[in-house]
Amino acid sequence: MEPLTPPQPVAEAAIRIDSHLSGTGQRTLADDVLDGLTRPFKELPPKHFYDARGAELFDRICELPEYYPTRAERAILTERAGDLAQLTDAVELVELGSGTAAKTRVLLDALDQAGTLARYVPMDVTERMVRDCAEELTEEYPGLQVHGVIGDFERHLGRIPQAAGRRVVAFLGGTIGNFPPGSRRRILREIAALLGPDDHLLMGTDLVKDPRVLEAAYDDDQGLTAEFNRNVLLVLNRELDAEFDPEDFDHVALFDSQHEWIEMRLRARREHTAMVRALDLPVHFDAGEEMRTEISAKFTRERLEADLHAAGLELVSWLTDPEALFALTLSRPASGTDESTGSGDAR
Ligand code: SAH
Ligand code: AVI
Repeated sequence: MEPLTPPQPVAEAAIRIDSHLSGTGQRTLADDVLDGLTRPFKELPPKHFYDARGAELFDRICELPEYYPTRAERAILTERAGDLAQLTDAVELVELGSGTAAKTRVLLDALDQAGTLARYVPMDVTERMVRDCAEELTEEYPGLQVHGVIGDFERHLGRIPQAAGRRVVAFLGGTIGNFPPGSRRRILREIAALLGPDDHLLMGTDLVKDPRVLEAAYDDDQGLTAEFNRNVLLVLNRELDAEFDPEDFDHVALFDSQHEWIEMRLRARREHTAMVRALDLPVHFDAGEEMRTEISAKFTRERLEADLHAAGLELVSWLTDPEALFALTLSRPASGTDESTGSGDAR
């Protein structure tokens, strides 16, 4: 008689990917175009930059001499990742707008060395990036579970899986700065709701500085940021059968010192009308008319602490690079949070 083989434990798959965008991606783009391009001051939200080409252009921007935020944030992470791993003791790292997770590896290395890390949960609107990053990281970190979430962090934070243990939510790169103050506080409040009492938010924010340095970072000599900006028109052409000619627009980047944010705009070089066929929408531009495509807010410590407080969070660590160009902050749910902070739903 054949010896009985003892039942083998079923290995849990290292990768799970959930998508919350199927079918709705184009609808939000259509809604954003209908809403944003029929206003007296035309505007598009920046999340539509990141198709495959936009994501690649962003990666190249991160290598530019003028674009200091990525270098500065990486320097802080490299210097302090060990301390952050100790302070957070995290079993799970959730990352919003994870992209290629290039800098995240510094944090993953430290958590891996500390021996606590079990799961990484990247969330991004760009499907390819979530899938590629899950493949790469499960190879680079044997034993790591990756639960990717393809979704919009403005709409799908509720779809982040239940925490697997002590959690750090990372929101790197200064992406929170791409939202105006009201949306920024709403998003922070929703992120705070993902945190238990022992969990942390690790967030990167760019800091206020000489406007010349800021404007150069968003208008580089190679013209890569201009290409990134104009790429949104190609997204509209492909996804909504529109007929924008990128050559009809100049790239504009300027620092608004009242709001302390960079604005990127596309300025029409001539009067013209571009058709968005999928919406049967003619979009008219006067010569010189501008369409806002991104804001990128620059912070002071005071402003950031106020935003965190409004979300029911309190600062644990404020970390900057030697030139104080960029800040990485660790925060946690505030103890004794009350309704008056506007953070009643923060846990
Ligand atoms: N965190 C990375 C990438 C920053 S670029 C870094 O620090 O370098 C911004 C990233 O956020 C892109 O990958 C983009 O696809 C993603 N993103 C932008 N808006 C988003 C949204 N509303 N929901 C989910 N991801 C978003
Ligand atoms: C992703 N985000 C924080 C970048 C920023 O700096 O606001 C996007 C970017 N736009 C132009 N260059 C980079």
